[in-house]
Amino acid sequence: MDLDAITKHSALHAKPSGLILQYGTAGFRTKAEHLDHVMFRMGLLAVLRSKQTKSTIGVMVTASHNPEEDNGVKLVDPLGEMLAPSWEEHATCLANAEEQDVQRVLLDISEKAAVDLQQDAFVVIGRDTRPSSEKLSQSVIDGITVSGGQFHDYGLLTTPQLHYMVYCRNTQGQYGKATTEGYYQKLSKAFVELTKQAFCSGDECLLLKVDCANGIGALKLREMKNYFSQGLSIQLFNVGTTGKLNHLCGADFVKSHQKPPQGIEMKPNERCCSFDGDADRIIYYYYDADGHFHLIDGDKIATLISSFLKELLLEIGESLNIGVVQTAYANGSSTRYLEDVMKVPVYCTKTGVKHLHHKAQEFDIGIYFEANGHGTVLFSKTAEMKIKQLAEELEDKKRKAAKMLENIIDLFNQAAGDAISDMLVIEAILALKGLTIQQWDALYTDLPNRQLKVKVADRQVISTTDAERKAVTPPGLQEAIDDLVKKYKLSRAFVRPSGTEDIVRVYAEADSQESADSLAHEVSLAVFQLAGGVGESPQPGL
Ligand code: NG1
Ligand code: ZN
Repeated sequence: MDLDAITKHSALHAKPSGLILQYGTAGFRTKAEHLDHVMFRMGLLAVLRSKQTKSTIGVMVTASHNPEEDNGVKLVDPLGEMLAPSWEEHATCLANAEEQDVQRVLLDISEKAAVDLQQDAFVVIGRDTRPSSEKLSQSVIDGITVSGGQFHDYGLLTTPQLHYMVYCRNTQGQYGKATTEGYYQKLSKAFVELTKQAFCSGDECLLLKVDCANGIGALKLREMKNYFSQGLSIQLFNVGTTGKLNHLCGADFVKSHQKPPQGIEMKPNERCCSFDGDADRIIYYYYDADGHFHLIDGDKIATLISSFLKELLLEIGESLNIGVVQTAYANGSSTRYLEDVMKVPVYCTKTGVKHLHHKAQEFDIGIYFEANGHGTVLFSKTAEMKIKQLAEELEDKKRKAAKMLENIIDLFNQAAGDAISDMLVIEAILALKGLTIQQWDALYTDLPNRQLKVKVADRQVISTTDAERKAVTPPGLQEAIDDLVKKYKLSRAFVRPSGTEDIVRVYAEADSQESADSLAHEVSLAVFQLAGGVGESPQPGL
């Protein structure tokens, strides 16, 4: 590594003085104009990580569901997972180092992590459709090349596609071909085989309307459409030609406002879904005949998938262990349904897919979804081998069930939650079971809930425990929440500092929407008063 060259180039990507950023739940995220130095330095860091792991590392430039003006960057580890925690710390150190300290911090990291600087390094890069993303990814490339790394720039990709590329490259192509064609081929082949048996009673059986959040999902779904000669008919909306990314549309908007996105034509009982800006989240919804809007979130997606997987396992007579992983944001009704009716064990982790992903790896079949629609199903190597073997050995109906499981393994992105692959699995299950979206929705009724944001001077004054369901500090906050919760029926509330925005999130659920709204508001007031609220105090109905 030519440290002098690095210092010289680093000056061309100077850090705005005083700016401190944290590698959070999903990497660095802030206004795009503050990120140039972070991108360059993440290029440097990716090279070190690649040398240390002797593997290909991924760098994704995106701010997911956040506004178009924002951007962000995250590193993807060798098996497609999120960056290891100790390296998140290195990332934060390097991103915040003053110009004259960059060399020293690089050497420090190399020493602490025992990086062999003589090793080769290879990094793959992807980016979303934000206007700032192309230039920022060039800064990543600058960081890679000046530190002597090799790279492949995939250009525009969904976040899960980049995870897939990293996984393919580090498993010598066993998982699939590390190209977008390879990704489309793998998924469409599994989908077509899985749905071969599906009985369609009408033409509209597999008609799906997709709100692409004016993001990358539109481009990639359009490319992918060519791989389905028949079987699935998708109609794309908010494809980015006129509207702004994530503005009044996309999975996050639909989930948090509990209303349909703008720019989509919805007829009663039509199946619709929304992706987020980088296509790793998916949310379904519809209008019923009375004009009521119904949201089908990540919890209901996890429920549909686990019940189908349970049925197939029963059919093949194999007792592989299944576990569902959720966060505190999971609707109380979903947890109750999974545990009491479906009899599947449910686990709660901290927010952020890396926590869910990690927990899900403990099972033969680990189903994880955040309520916001980010998730996938992981199959252990043992489960995969057993299923493959049974698909050869078993006969008739049992063999069919094992084959279906094989296709489902191929459909789910094993490296990350993926809106495209989740959508294909869901569409396949609905077709195979002959379920309408209303029947799916009717599995259980969500408890009314509300999410709010509160601005405080320093959100880190709030610390939590019990998978973020209880506040430890500031003093008195948890007691205040407990007292408020007691005032309502079937109620629950918690607060936590966001890992991606400079705010505190408040969640409340109760027996009616009025109660959930009012509880969320009262908890927001408690946060404002006890955790150093800034600006105007929270108003009811916002
Ligand atoms: P924060 O900002 O930490 O709440 C949000 C989502 C996470 C996850 C990350 C990464 C909620 C409540 N939080 O995190 O689930 O998706 O963004 O994008 O939805
Ligand atoms: Zn996303």
